[in-house]
Amino acid sequence: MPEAVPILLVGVGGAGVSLVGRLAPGLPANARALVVDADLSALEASGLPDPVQLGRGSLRGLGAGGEPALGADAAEAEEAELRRRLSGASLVMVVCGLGGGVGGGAAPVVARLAAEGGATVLALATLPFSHEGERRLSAARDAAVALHRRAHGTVILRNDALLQVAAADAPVAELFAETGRWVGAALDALSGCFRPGALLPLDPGALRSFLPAPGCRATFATAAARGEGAVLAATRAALASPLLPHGPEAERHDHLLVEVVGGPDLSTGDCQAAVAALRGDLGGDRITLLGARTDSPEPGLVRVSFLAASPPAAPGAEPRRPAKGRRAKGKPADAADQALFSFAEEANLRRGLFGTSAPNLFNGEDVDIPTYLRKGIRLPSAD
Ligand SMILES: Nc1nc2c(ncn2[C@@H]2O[C@H](COP(=O)(O)OP(=O)(O)OP(=O)(O)O)[C@@H](O)[C@H]2O)c(=O)[nH]1
Ligand SMILES: [Mg+2]
Repeated sequence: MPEAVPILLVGVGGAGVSLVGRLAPGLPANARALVVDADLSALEASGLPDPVQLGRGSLRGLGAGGEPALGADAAEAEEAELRRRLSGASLVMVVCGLGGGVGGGAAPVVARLAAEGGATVLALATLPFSHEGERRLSAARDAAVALHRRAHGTVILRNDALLQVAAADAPVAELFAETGRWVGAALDALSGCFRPGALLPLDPGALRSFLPAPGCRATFATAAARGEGAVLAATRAALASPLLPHGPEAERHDHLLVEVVGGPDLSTGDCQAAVAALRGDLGGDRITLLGARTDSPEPGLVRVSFLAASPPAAPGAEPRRPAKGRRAKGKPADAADQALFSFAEEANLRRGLFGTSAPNLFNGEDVDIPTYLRKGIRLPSAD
């Protein structure tokens, strides 16, 4: 039986602290939580013991006021403490909302320190809603680039995409709760693969080969189903998640990690069928990992989750092949080309670092956010 991979879930800045605070009471056995912020009231509200307070002197218990440079400086000033608190985990999951000062500025520093401490670092970060304004969006894009350079894998969730998941008139708190479920599912899936008791356990070393170097672009999705054919139904629902990139933005990934959680009747054939469907759509040509568990928390419920990742392309490499036109359930064809996740490309990273003009890192996304997303209109199902 493999050893459990120790996981550290780190919330950075207001959004990250609140998300991790809500998940902390139900953490898997091999995970622990840490919150990092300059805002003392946010740290206290999380209810988590031993938070790391940044900028005690410079920011005096307040946030970084939307200035990522202040957040980064405050994190660097606490480098020794952060290194100490980030040590010991094999996988560090950094959770933050980009667009503000601490999440945007400190999260890349946290990712760097965790990676330097020997952990594999997976960042889960949100981009602001369109209605939060161009300045915040632009700060968030720059922060996404900085995070992407430091974390082994980066998954970006655009908050606008949440409008496709929740009811049209859902309060913001409900949209944020959806983010919490998404982060919680990613934590469950990764901890489940590397925790004893799995039907198909994964070797802890697989994590490092899965995210071998900083700069891997990643996507994550999850879905559950019940009844006959539940494994395939959950697989298809996960592939149709509006939180995934669809259409031309749906690139194939070199690495694919699949977790299937079901009851005692979960069959290897079902798991293999799920993997085959996911491979056909997403890739996984270089590495495909399958973890399976039979301890579903709800009788009859099957959950399929996947993390797909692409290591940074070597200079001069062929452009990536797009996926086979994956489309979100309920989205019309003319909206299918809108990326719901986006990533900083290597070429854009270079431009951002050395160019003189502000980089446009999310090609086609910032200028082309469709009206239905901007206005939060839910599209009728195409089925
Ligand atoms: N999905 C989600 N996004 C959130 C949540 N709270 C805030 N955000 C987003 O995260 C962005 C950053 O907000 P915060 O995390 O509060 O900012 P911060 O990092 O604390 O930055 P400062 O307060 O300026 O130091 C916002 O622009 C929102 O888009 C949340 O609970 N869920
Ligand atoms: Mg704050």
